[in-house]
Amino acid sequence: MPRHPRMSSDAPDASKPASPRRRLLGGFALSALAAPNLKAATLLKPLNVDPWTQTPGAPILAHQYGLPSPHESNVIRRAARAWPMPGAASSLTPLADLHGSITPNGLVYERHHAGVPDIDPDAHRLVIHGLVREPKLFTMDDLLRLPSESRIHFLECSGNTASEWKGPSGRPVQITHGLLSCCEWTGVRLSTLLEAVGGHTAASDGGTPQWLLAEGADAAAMTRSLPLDRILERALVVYAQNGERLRPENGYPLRLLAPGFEGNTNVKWLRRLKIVDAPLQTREETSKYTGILPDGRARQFVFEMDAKSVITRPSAGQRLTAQGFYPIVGLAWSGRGAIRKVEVSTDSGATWQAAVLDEPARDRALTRFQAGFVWNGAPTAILSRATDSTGYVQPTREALVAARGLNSNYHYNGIQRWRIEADGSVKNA
Ligand SMILES: Nc1nc2c(c(=O)[nH]1)N[C@H]1C(S)=C(S)[C@@H](COP(=O)(O)O)O[C@H]1N2
Ligand SMILES: [Mo]
Repeated sequence: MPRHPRMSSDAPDASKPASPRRRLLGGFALSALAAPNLKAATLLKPLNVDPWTQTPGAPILAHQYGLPSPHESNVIRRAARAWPMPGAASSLTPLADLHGSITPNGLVYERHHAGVPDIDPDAHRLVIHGLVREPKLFTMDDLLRLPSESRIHFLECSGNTASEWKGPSGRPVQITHGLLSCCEWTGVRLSTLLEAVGGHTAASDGGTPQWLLAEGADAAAMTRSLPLDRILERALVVYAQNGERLRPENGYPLRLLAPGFEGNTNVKWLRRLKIVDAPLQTREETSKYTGILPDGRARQFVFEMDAKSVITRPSAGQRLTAQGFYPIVGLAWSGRGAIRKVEVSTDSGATWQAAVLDEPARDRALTRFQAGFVWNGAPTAILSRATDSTGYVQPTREALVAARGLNSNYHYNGIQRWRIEADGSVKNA
């Protein structure tokens, strides 16, 4: 479970002039600096000359991969449940302990349907075939010699937050929202690859083919059909994340990135792209990744992740240690564009204030938000609500359930509420 935050030491630094952004924090910045929980007198004592200042430190970490401080060893991915099939599992990103909007590679959530394959990059091939002029096999070297692009995008499993459909689950944000990450991805545009195979040929009806089949090289042979016109502008075939080659668990050596689309369509260990004129109705788009509506009809091919937000600090499992100012920090994202607005309520939804967004609020990327909160010791609830560039507003759980019913497991994006009790404990209740 996430650690209790050291909330008081996170408070703003009084020695720095308030920036315009800070003044925007609900007008709270100046009052925050005078908050009693800063313990100003303690800060004025002479600094210790600690043992680590008195002697040279450890040598450089040449010839090895650097690791986080051992004091941060609690910041790890966690698994929330057991899965019935060999290799099928997921681990969750520790959102409450992260800062900024990029997920470090070692903390990116994982979802494998049949384990992590151990792929030799020299033996790996990507085939592009189907309705194309010149079907081709690409080696990793071939792909690395094509023009490339780096872009920051979130990835969210469509099963994320499914625990909250039936009401507050009691779980902390890592478990409720941790099937979520955001990386800078580098690779080749799908459109560049299609040019490299001479472009499409006609579909069976004489028109332009509209679908792309993507297949993974893992034992699940994860296979999904994607609507070409909705991804061509931004889809990438990526070989790197956050500056280094993909991690094995995130698709090494190659994965499809369909920004804004449900995690499952971002096929890892990518080995095949086939241009087709109709979806192939694979297992992952018939038996799985569809939602059953109250009238029994299936919502199939729901690709875009709807706008969503969550407060990561303070969040369930943490504790407010004193009355006074707290920054409320969270993340917002949308699979249909950029985040335009996040509103925060600190009085159980009665009134809302505009949060400050970190700039730029990127297209289909996690956007960090902050708002100010002076806790007076009374029980309350804190909530956040995102609006995206299409004007769509994140719904309440009640509105979502009214529209979709309770048979659906996927695409939960309801407003998340964290209760603050009189003793300062924060609960998902
Ligand atoms: N080949 C393959 N691709 C896959 C999967 C898989 O099991 N095999 N899991 C999918 C699911 S359900 C999700 S949510 C994302 C997870 O990506 P990550 O493990 O890099 O976070 O990958 C998708 N791509
Ligand atoms: Mo997923």
